Amino acid sequence: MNRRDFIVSSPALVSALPLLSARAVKGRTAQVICTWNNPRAAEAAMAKYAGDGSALDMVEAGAKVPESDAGDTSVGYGGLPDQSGRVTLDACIMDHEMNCGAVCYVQGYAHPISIARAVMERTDHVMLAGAGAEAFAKKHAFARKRLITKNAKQALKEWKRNQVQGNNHDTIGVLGRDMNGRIAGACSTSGRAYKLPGRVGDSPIIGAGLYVDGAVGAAAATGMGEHIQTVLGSFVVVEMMRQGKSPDEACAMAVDRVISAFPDSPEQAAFVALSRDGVYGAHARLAGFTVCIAGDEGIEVYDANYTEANR
Ligand code: SD4
Repeated sequence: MNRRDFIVSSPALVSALPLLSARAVKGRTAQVICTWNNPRAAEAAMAKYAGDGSALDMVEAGAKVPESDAGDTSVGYGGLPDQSGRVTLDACIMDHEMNCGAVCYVQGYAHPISIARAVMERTDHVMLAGAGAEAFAKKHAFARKRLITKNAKQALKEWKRNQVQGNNHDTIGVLGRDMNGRIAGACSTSGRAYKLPGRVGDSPIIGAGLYVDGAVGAAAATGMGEHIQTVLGSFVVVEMMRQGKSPDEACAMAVDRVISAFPDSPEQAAFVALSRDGVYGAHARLAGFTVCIAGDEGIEVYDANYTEANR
């Protein structure tokens, strides 16, 4: 990954991707951090920030961007299907007061993150799954969408021929901090490509794909869901921040948990974090994890630090 993507709202165009940790350890702050090369998601979140939207509005708006993007093969429309050819979506959202909502195994809806928010705001449940989540979405008039694209169908055909799957991820995890200093997070994915039908990963699980504690900070995860959910990775990041670790250190410690549990795996696992004061951090198991940061200096994409050389 050597494309130096950048949104030109900062005068200081960079020609090389700086290592995120080099800046984060100096206590850099931002309003938004999101996983991967998602400047348009960060931009959408920042538009809500500038409009005095809540942190929830910011992170929901951010997650909706890749949910609509056919080019993002791990989220929403254009997401790669399971082995039976179905695109099934997982998402969750959480605010600074421990309110949270989630949906998993949802088919045929454009914006699972908004359905998750409705579960949070309009029910006393945390998670709805499958047909129940779809019935809830229908009742609340959420937009339906045929999620599978030509490219995704073609990719499944090729996978069926040679069963080769890359270590490619682009699940969106977005953390935001609003004008009032409140933080929130959102996570949305179509999950692992060519998964077994019925599989649900870490992304919609509170504590695994996402965790927020308004008194401490927020964290989100991407990568191999089975690994992240086994160690409850995002919860680990927030608990480490609670114990005084910087967001960067806390993410690295969650990566260490993954490595201890799955020492021989070649799979990626990566975290982003935002403290309640707006200090950001990130860390990955493997090279190649990029994060997008939006703050006073504009929107920039950085390489995150990592623990293991790619294998
Ligand atoms: C999952 N964590 O369902 C997700 C996959 C992912 O970018 O992050 N893809 O396991």
